[in-house]
Amino acid sequence: MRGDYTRADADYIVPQDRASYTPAMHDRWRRLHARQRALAERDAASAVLAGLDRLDCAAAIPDFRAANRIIGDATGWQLVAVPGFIPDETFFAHLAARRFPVTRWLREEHELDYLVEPDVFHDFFGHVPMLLDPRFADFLQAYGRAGERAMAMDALPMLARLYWYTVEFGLIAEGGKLKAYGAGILSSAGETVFSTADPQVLRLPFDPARIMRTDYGIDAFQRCYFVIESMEQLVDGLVSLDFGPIYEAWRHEPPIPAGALLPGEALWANAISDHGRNDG
Ligand code: HBI
Ligand code: FE
Repeated sequence: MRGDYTRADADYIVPQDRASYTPAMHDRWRRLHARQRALAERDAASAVLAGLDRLDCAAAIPDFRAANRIIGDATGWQLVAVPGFIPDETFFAHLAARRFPVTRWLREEHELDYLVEPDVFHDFFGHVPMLLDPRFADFLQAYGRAGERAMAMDALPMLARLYWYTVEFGLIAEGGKLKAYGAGILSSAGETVFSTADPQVLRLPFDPARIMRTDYGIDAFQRCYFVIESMEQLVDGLVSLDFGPIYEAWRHEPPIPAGALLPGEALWANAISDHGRNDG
């Protein structure tokens, strides 16, 4: 792992140490932000755009303490700085307490387009705007609370897939158009366009049980996306469904390959992206 874990406490929280960022790093953030904000204008969910406006984080790597005043007022969530990936149980415990772990380091200049691990740009630009949406805020806390049972039932890969296909790579239909709300999409220039506009890639209607059975890859654009019709649908999918029987039925089965369609399965039908014929 790239982060410095020596100063982490038992919850893996570290000081953001904002004074240690160099002018070159702030400038790199500014360029990353400008590029992704321009793409978001057309392809991001309305909640993402509203959140970015409220966070006002275009000029420099944000100060988590200043952001926490805005986020706290909106939904009661708080950011905590972490060195990078943290253990599953710690990650779930933070989410269940409405604390979002944000990696403190920024990617290098040669990594502007692609990174496997989360950095502060992915975590902040990608994830934090949605924390200002009250429905998403409740969904993410419910997700954190689901962690303990998934681990106890040896079904963590199934719950992790739900995070992957919503929080990281989720699409939402707004006014009949595909928009991105997943952080893995929003922090990637290529995938912002690909996920919303590619005419071939598999897009399926949101179905928590189907998602929990679907494999994913971490080193290329996704081969499958799941489309929600509203933020309420996300929350309902978590609170109205008992995951226990789903874990029980599928946890020892091989997952469905990411690009596969099951017999009789319908695609998300109303696939109109905001990429019209005239706007390239
Ligand atoms: N740690 N910092 C960080 N960020 C994550 O997204 C993350 C993590 N630890 C565990 C984890 N994700 C996953 O195991 C869960 O999404 C299931
Ligand atoms: Fe992420």
